[in-house]
Amino acid sequence: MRKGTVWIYFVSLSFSSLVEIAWQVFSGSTDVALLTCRQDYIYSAVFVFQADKQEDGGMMKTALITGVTGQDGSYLAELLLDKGYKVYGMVRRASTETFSRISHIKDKIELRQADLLDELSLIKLLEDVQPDEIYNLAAMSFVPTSWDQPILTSEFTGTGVVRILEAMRRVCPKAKLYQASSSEMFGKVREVPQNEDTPFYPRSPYGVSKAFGHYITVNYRESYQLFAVSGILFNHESPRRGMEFVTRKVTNGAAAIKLGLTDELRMGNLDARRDWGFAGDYVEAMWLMLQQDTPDDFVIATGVDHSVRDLVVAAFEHVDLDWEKHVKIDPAFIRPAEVDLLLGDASKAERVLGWTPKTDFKGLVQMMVDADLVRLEALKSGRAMIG
Ligand code: NAP
Ligand code: F7E
Repeated sequence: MRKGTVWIYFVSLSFSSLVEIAWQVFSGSTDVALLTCRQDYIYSAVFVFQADKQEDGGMMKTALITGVTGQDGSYLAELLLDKGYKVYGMVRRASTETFSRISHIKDKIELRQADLLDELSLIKLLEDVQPDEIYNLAAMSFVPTSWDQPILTSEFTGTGVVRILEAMRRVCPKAKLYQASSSEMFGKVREVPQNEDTPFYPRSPYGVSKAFGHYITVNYRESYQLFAVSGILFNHESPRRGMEFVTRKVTNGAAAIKLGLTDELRMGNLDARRDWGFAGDYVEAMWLMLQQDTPDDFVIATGVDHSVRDLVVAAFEHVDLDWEKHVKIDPAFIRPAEVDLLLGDASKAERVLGWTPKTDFKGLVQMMVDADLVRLEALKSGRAMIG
């Protein structure tokens, strides 16, 4: 109900109450009159309170998502809208818009231009939005590119985190900030499985930049008493995953071969092992981390690992194809330094946040293959679809 409507209701209710009370007093039943009066005003107060909550944003929280056009940003925006948040998304200026992942919710969120490389733009953004919660998801997130563009990666993925923390410290120190840290920080793992206390040994400029982002988040929390937390998320995937990441490359490849659009899929190291979960489940954990009374860091993972070969087998089996007839090893996809195994222990998240993943590996792969089949079938039959 809109606030204006509530006030009209309140005034008319008061008027009708007065008429009724006058009649009851006139007819001698004073107790009933007082009771009626009290009930009516309590109902009115409840309505006005609820309308205030919805209209003024008095109780409605405001969230800012950097990286809203990415895989995680799109799922998180959906989740926060469902929870009744006012959602702002930070986008960087481009000559062509890359909003395909948020096209279905674009009219429900407010997009604002700023860039992680430009401190002033971040300060102006926070002044404008005054967020209760900031989710810093923006980053250069593809590991192989970080060897080709190590300086840009450290600017986006590493130093960008200080810029947003510094802007928050100056403009809205009472806000809560989530930093998107990564299992890539564990790199050449020191123990299996990895938890919040496992030492870092990053193996790429991306992993090194994320380790910087993690430590600077912890440091700003401890130095300035900010509510800033680091979510150490293991690989999470979805039909909205970028095409260059291994899961999507494989599910898209299997679907394309099934539909006769291609015959071959060129891959790198099939022995690498990852703990793969569903992005839709993982954004729930991000939100939960900001609903706690005290800021803390959490590992988010499924606790189950699979090899890239297992991924290939699962995807090709789902479309009744023999993967060995189609998959070729191409040295171009072998990395200068590999992360052989990532396996997370998310027991702290389960204990403190009550978070557990809902989607298993097989369900995830099938969901992604099915989505790629639908999208490619539509493309094949000439109906353009973006995904
Ligand atoms: P993604 O799909 O690659 O999205 C990255 C987002 O960052 C995009 O919206 C991109 O905008 C934005 N961005 C990049 N550089 C920017 C800049 N200079 N200024 C403003 N925005 C910029 O990544 P994701 O999979 O959603 O991951 C979200 C975050 O979680 C990333 O920080 C990633 O490193 C981290 N993470 C991901 C995983 C995973 O498995 N997915 C695991 C651990 C941590 P454009 O659309 O303009 O390119
Ligand atoms: O590779 C191997 C590759 O690119 C996974 C990012 O979201 O998760 C992601 O980083 C594994 C690697 O993800 C191909 O060598 C084999 O061992 O899907 P990926 P990633 O590097 O684990 C972490 C947690 C993040 O934070 C990152 O932002 O698969 N692999 N053959 C291949 N990988 C790719 N991309 N392509 C291949 O052909």
